[in-house]
Amino acid sequence: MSSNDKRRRARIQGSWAPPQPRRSAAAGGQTKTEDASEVKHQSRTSFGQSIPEQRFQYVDQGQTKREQPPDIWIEHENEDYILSDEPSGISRIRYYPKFFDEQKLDNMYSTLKEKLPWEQRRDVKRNGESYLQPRLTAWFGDLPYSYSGVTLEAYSNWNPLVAEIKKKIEDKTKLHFNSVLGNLYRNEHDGVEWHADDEPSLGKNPTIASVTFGERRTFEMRKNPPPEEKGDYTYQQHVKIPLLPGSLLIMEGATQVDWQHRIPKEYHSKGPRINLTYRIIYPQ
Ligand SMILES: O=C(O)CCC(=O)C(=O)O
Repeated sequence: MSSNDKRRRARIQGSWAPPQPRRSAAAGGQTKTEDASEVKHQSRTSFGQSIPEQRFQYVDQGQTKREQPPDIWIEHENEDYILSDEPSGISRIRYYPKFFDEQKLDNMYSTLKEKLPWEQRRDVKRNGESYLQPRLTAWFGDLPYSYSGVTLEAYSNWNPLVAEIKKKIEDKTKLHFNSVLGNLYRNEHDGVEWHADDEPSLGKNPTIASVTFGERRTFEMRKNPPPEEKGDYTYQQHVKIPLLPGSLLIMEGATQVDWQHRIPKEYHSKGPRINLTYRIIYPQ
């Protein structure tokens, strides 16, 4: 085979490379990989956790074709999953799929749906235009909280079930939460856009504890690109967590600095889902 033919073949094999296998982060903090050749693309921290890195594929002499890293799926209990370790600190999540007693879930869901003061609020964008949020929200907080141009006034008349859930999360985390933002996604058309919970009132490196009732929806995370990427997320790592009813997800460390999250709208029919995100608000 001539050297030209060899180069041509390498180029074709590169561009026809098969889709990346789905990687899942198994219980116990290890990243399980279906293709052993990918292991070399992982780096390890002192915690023994895997941190995904951007991956490159050789195509032809001197040229590299940049690839989007395969999504990482977290589907099992994982007490200590390190998303990244950047100068801003370690970004960590903890996922407990069966945090609540399964027998109680239906009752908890119905109580939250009926008793919480759900409202469809408006996000106010920088240009001053306001848009109805594609979901309903409810709020309990000992202090006011502002996000996306919405201000939620202090409202300390905590619903008893919301307060009971708070206590259970506090026993687990040993933190004291003083507010909760509830989201009611009515169907597949509801969601929340990419964002970080990084309002100054949440302080540096906030811990956010999020519980789910009702329908399962996928919680997606994406790593913030470095400045030279100019806001382009194309080649950034994405992590997906199908949040089960009765689950608890905790985000902590630098997660709100180095990552964004969202609940995407879905193409398939979905029933309602209730999410409660417990936060600690500091006086401003
Ligand atoms: O519904 C969820 O799981 C996420 C909610 C969320 O991102 C938020 O309230 O900031």
